[in-house]
Amino acid sequence: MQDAITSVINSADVQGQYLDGSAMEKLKAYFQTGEIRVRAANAISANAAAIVRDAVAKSLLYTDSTRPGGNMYTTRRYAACIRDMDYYLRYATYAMLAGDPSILDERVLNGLKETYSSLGVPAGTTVQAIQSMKEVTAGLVGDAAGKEMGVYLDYICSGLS
Ligand SMILES: CCC1=C(C)/C(=C/C2=NC(=C\c3[nH]c(/C=C4\NC(=O)[C@H](C)[C@H]4CC)c(C)c3CCC(=O)O)/C(CCC(=O)O)=C2C)NC1=O
Repeated sequence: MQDAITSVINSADVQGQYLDGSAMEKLKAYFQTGEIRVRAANAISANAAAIVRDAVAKSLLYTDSTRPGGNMYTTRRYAACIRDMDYYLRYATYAMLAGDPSILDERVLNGLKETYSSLGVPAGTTVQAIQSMKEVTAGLVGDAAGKEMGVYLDYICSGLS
């Protein structure tokens, strides 16, 4: 896993150079938003279950997904879906704190598309649910942090598409 700091240092090190102007700007932006990130992570962790519940209510409840024949039908599959949403929220929060998406590649997206397709879990519907979660999260943490969370939730969506 990388973060915003190791990411700029690693690329400077590869060239055997000190950080250049643009690397310094990246670090500055990261430090300046540090408090926003920590505050958002706190709010999200205190409200994670409610965020997932609201996102599922907005995007999946009473749709074909939850009816007989849908991929969320039966409590076991419904619970697996909720659990997946919880994973997406938690890992996006880690990535937002780190200011870097590498943890998503390593822990979440690696093999996920293949798993979903072999189990018949609809990736497109999952992307819609993650988009709802993006809105619900932004409503809770405000615009600046919501936008930052959006970067990583969108990253998961691109990995599923
Ligand atoms: C931390 C990283 C991580 C991720 C991301 C993860 C995802 C993941 N979701 C799974 C299943 C599943 N995922 C879903 C999800 C959904 N179905 C829908 O219709 C909705 C659109 C959607 C919820 C948004 C469902 C229903 C299953 C069970 C499918 C089945 O067994 O038939 C499975 C198969 C194994 C299992 O059932 O536990 C994995 C590995 N596991 C991990 O360890």
